[in-house]
Amino acid sequence: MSESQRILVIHGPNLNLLGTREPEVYGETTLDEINADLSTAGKEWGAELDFFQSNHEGALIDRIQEAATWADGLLINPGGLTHTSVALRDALSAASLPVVEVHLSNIFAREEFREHSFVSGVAVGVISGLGPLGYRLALQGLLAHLES
Ligand code: CA2
Repeated sequence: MSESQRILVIHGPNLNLLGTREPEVYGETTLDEINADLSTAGKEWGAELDFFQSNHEGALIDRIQEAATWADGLLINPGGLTHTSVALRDALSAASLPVVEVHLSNIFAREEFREHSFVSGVAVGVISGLGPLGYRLALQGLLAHLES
């Protein structure tokens, strides 16, 4: 049997508010519920998951740098930093780990400024618009990529 994969799940700014504000855009599921569902899926699929949310760009970058020392892959919803942060992209690129980017909403069906992602160019795949299910699909895709 192959070794279990170690995945860091990263949630960017404001995603701690999930389920408490703007349910018409982001749904009613909380971040804890998303993490719990991912943990269940991870156990089913033999992956060890760690979770990190921050509202601070530098804290996210520090955690990505640290993850480069132990993780096999990264699953990230960069929140609003998706559309603004060269530094976050550089950190992901420097980590040299496979990254899957996930968005709850369809970033192509909203304001024009959301259509560009600095992260997508360093990701092995992107899932956008499928709500909380997208995280499970993103994990499945990341693990399939690591197996291949
Ligand atoms: O759809 C996504 O997952 C986004 O990454 C969410 C970001 C947004 O800037 C991206 O364009 C798309 C915003 C995260 C804010 O999350 C909130 C959750 C509940 C209430 C308010 C904000």
